[in-house]
Amino acid sequence: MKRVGALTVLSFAVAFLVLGVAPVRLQQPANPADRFEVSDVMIPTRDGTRLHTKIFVPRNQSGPLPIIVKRTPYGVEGSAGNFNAYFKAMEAEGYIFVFQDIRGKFGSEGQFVMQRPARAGGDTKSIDEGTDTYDSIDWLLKNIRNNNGRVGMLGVSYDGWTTIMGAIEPHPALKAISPQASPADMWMGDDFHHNGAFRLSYGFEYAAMMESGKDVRQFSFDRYDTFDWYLNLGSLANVNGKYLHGKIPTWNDYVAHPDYDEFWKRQTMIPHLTSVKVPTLNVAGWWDQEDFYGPIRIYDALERHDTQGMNYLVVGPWRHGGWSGGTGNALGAIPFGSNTAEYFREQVQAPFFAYFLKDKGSKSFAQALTFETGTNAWRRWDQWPPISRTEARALYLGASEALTLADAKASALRTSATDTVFDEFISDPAHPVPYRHRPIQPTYFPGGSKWSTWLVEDQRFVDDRPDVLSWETPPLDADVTIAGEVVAHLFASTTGSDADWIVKLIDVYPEDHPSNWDLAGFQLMVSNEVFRGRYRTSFEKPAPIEPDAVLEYTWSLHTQNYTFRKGHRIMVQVQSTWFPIIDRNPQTFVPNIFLAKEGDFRPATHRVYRSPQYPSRVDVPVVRAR
Ligand code: PG9
Repeated sequence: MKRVGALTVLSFAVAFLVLGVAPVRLQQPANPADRFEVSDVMIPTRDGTRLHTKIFVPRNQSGPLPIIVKRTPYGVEGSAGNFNAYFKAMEAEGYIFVFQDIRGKFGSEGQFVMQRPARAGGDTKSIDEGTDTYDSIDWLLKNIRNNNGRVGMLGVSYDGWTTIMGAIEPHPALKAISPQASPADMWMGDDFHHNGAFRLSYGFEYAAMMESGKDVRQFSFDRYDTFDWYLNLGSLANVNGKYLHGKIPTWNDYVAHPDYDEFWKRQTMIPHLTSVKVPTLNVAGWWDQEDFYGPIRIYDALERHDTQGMNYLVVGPWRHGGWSGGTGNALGAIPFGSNTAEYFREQVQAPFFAYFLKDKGSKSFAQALTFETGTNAWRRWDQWPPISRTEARALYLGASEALTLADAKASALRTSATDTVFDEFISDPAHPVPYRHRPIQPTYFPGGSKWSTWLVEDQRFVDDRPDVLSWETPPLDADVTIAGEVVAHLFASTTGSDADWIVKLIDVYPEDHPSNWDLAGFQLMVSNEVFRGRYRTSFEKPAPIEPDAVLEYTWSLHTQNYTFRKGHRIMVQVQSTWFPIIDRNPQTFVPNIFLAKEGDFRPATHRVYRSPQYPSRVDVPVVRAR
């Protein structure tokens, strides 16, 4: 092995000698900041508010260069760190880099508003992140010498969101953007709620972190395992009563707007995406623990208007932002067989910006490029989801924990008359199912937190709980590849008047797995999502569930591209609590769960039906033989 490594290094050096190409990067100063002239400026915007901005101009600049802009609420002082990995390949191409504190955060003036909504169409007076972007680009073009008049924007999550917001009414010089893991709708599927179920630990900790000062500050818990802290908290009414005292605006907004009302509808940018004005590279990670809904939703919305073929999608096997650093050769215990994050940065992100900002390379980008975990290969698709390449199949929940993959159009999988037609469990809000292995460290705990990899944790830690139901197929006799949207159809009842339903699609590795014993019998979540029962008929107007009535719940478990390998089993798990990432449903209907009383939280018996009349199932788009 060593010998091969030494040879590789040697032949690399020989190649430089033969080709006479100087290995420029090796001669550069090791400290990124030393490779640039760095300046700090305050950029004035149209209402007089000034935004703190750091500009990095390459010292070796020989001709006009495009400008890359990243706008963030997290502070720009450590921006040079971007050159270690995230912007490394782009630095090698040659750009001027600009990092800006958004309004109200760190060195910038003005008032921070969590995800300030875009101004309404026709409103030319108000400001928003779009106008701040526009004004900043205008200033940069006039004040940075030797720029080539073209600007690109990118960033992950909040910085991805500022990117797409900057493209709603874009500055004409904005020529390429990559919104990466940008949230699109905080109530429907991103950081703060999923289908109306409140993401308690994230929503609480993030709001406190962002709104306790101009900088970011961690909420200080009095214990390491926050599971107990959140359970002891009791009703969410205690958050303001005991801890936040009405001082965190975003928490107050959660309480004032529990349902999908105008507040949340104004916040989503989706209705503003009525044309593709700038070439857009949308980026998402299959195991993004914060914003997976958003990037796919933004891609879909733009795709509807993409008359000129300027809207692209890349999805890799990543956690939130996993493509921006590291090699991406594994996530938690799951290996991917190649350096997926490096591949993205060098072979996708850098060429995308080089093409649109520097006229370099060719426009050979895939419409949708997805990493197919299992076979561990990148796949190029000419549409996403690739409905013409898949057939509709369904995984039917059956008796004795059996799961059967069948034609989705079969009205139901036949069960014999003697079969019981449901499985039941008691869901007790006083004993919720942990969403990840305890101890559950604070989300962004400086001492280290398993938050970022919880979606790839082995689900065996809950599968023997009486309040987690499991169904599984026999070992597969051939690979099964899915590509597209996975949808849960649950026929269920509860003795309560409200309930949460969580469905997880799982790949069960074989017990005999000598190539990697860490994965023997491993239960890997492939898709998952929660649905809050009170929103079954309307997201705007929640309604009680009729006790004991069998009702159908249908919701998306999002898109996936995954191969369940021959010899593996497919599993579906159903549970009703996922604590504390999802707050506890009292299981007694109350108008506003944020104001529930302790006595409203009651155990209930939940039933999941599986019969011809009530065929609970998970729809999966199976790729036709290639
Ligand atoms: N997921 C984070 C976030 C983005 C936007 C709003 C709220 C939270 C982030 O990583 O930036």
